[in-house]
Amino acid sequence: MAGAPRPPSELEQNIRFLLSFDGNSDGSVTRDELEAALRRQFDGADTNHDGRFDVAEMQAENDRRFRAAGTGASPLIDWNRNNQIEFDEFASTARSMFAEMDKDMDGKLDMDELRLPRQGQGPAAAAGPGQERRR
Ligand SMILES: [Ca+2]
Ligand SMILES: [Ca+2]
Ligand SMILES: [Ca+2]
Repeated sequence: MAGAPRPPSELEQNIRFLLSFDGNSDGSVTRDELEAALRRQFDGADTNHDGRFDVAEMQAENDRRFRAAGTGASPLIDWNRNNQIEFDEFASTARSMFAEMDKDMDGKLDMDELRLPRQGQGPAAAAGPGQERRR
């Protein structure tokens, strides 16, 4: 062991993030799975169920993400700066990441498209970003 462990690359983080949407755990993520999972997450964090996040809900969700994923977390960003997050804003990061990774543009990220660039460097990542860690 020489020095600090290599921090996960951005690509690696993106892949882990996208795999957290794999609802049926078959190793591939369809556009439908992505939308369904995003919708569930959104509804779960929209505590007053008005279809958008206000600043408090946004902060609560970002805190939750940070606790779950640490520095690999992708916080919500209020793109249009109206102090609330609509579902489209909530979904935009994951959607654009999905589009970027879907090289053959068939609306599905299969195992080839979600493969980590360098495999076989010892035991990789026990816990993905989708899993809460228990202490
Ligand atoms: Ca799947
Ligand atoms: Ca709300
Ligand atoms: Ca594809």
